[in-house]
Amino acid sequence: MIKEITKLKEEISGSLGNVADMESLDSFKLKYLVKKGSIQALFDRMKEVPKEDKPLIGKELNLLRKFAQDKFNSLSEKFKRAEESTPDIDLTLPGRAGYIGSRHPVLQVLDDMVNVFTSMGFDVAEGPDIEDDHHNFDALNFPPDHPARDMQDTFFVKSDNGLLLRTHTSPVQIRVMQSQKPPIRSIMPGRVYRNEAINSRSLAEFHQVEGLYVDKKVSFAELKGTMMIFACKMYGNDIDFRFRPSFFPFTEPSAELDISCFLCGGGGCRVCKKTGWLEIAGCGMVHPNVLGGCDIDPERYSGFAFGFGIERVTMLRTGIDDIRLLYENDVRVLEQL
Ligand code: 2NL
Repeated sequence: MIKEITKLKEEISGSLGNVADMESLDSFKLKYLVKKGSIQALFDRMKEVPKEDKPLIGKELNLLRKFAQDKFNSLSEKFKRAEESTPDIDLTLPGRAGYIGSRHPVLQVLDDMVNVFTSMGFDVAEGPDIEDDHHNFDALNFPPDHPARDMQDTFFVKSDNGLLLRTHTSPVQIRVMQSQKPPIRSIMPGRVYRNEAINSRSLAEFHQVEGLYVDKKVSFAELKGTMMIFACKMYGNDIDFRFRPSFFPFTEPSAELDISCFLCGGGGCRVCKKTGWLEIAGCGMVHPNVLGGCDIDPERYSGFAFGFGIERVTMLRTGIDDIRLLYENDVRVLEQL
């Protein structure tokens, strides 16, 4: 029996040399340490051992089991630690780039427009989004019964019906003319509000850039020249122009500026709706009533003014045909524009 114990101990010591991982350690356990293993098999034979030898054999067997169990425990510990310290990731893979945002397409267009006009000597003026009737309508020569003053078209402040959300940036121009003496050369970018049904062409909140030039002897020719130079700087020198007569309460005469389609060159396409022309701005000579109302003598001074819808310019530039895409904030859309 002692011989067999020694033999098994040698076998166990030898097989420990082959235990290199959890898997082989499991086989080790199955072979020696479980109830059906070879150590227990020797214990089972204790009943054959003569009574006087039992203490010695029993002691040797216990030592053998402890030896195998200790080796098993320490190896198991070692393999577990090794597993934990090996991260489950591939450190050789290239890193993932962080997501870099960009300026909203409407603000990119706004920046470009502001840069062109400031390069031509215009400065930038701002005013409040909440305005009064006077600056938004009266001072701009809107007659008292003009439909734009209607609840259907304008958002009024509930608690004070004299206040409203500005429907254009023109009230900023009134404030500039009230507080500065000519020469005045300013543009007014900003958000405007109209009580309008939202669809693919219109929103209830959008943006405008308006501009104003007031001095002695400002002419319609200068208005045309300014608008043409602006359009060339925005769209390149190869465009054609068309000024069509129009009407605004605050300008006389008034015009719409069309440029030849920068996408198809005038041949007709989806963006210009097959007309070859793009409507980009309204403009005109500031109405004498507007100048006079701001204490600028219309006999001594004249001026021109213009207005762009920034979303409209953005739609033309990006080729989208639904204005709502600009404000759904779907990054998959915005990053393509
Ligand atoms: C458009 C047309 C325009 C103006 C805005 C203006 C302001 C004052 C006096 C005279 Cl204080 N005019 N602004 C003039 C003509 C056209 O905008 O279609 N905008 C999107």
